[in-house]
Amino acid sequence: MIELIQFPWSPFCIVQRRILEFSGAKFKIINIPNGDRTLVWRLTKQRYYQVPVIRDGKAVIFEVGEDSQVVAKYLDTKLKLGLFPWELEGVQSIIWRYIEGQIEDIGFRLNDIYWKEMVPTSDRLGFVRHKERKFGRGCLDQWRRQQKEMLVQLDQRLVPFEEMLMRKPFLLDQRPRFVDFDLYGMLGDFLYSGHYRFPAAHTRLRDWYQRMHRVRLEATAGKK
Ligand SMILES: N[C@@H](CCC(=O)N[C@@H](CS)C(=O)NCC(=O)O)C(=O)O
Repeated sequence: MIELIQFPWSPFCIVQRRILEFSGAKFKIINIPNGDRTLVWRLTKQRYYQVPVIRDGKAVIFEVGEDSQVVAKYLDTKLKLGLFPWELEGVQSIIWRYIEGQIEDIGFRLNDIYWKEMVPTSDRLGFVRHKERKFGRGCLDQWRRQQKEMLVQLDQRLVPFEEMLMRKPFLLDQRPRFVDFDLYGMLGDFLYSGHYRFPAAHTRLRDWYQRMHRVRLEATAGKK
C-alpha cells in the first residue's frame, strides 16, 4: 500500500494527500513531528529531510529540486490520474511556480501565526529555531503584526484564479489538473488553523475549493 509521510498542515503534503484521496487508491498516512526527520532521512538513504515523501513498496519518492514535481508525477503515472496532459505541460509549469511561490509564501506565514496551536510543546524549540534561522529573528511575531496587510495581499494574488474560473469549473479544464491540487494544498495550509474564512471576494474560488474538497477520479470520466 502507498504510504504518505507528512505532517498535516504542510501545504505540499496537502497537495499529495488530496491527489491520493482523489485517486480512490488505498493509502496510509504516517505523521512525523515537524522537528524530527529521522524517518525521512532513513527512508531516503540520507538524501532528503523534507516532506512529503511517498513509500510504495520498495520505491521511495521525493522531490529532487525546488521546481520538480516528482511525487505528483509518480502518483499521476501509477494511478492514471490525467493530471499532466501534454497539451497543458508548459502552462501548468508556469502556474504551479506562481502557486508555490506567491500563494504559498503568504499562506504559510498566515497559518504559522497560530503555530502554538499546531506544534506540540516537545517540538516548539525546533520549530521556532527553524523558522528564525530561515526568516530572521522574531519572524513569527512580525507576521502577526503584518497579518492584515498579508490578508489583503493574498486576496490580490488570488484574483487570477477567480478569473480562470469564470467559465470553467476547474482552473484549466472541465476536470481538475495538477494546478488545481497545487492551489488547493496552499489554501488548505492557509485555512488549517481555523482562524480564517475563505476570502469573501472570491466566490467562484470558494465554490471551486468545495468542489476540490470532494472531487473523485471516477466522477471525472469522459470530462476534458
Ligand atoms: N518543493 C518541495 C517542498 C517541500 C517543503 O518545502 N516541505 C516543507 C514542509 S511544507 C519541509 O519539509 N520543510 C522542512 C525543511 O525544509 O527543513 C515539494 O513540493 O515537496
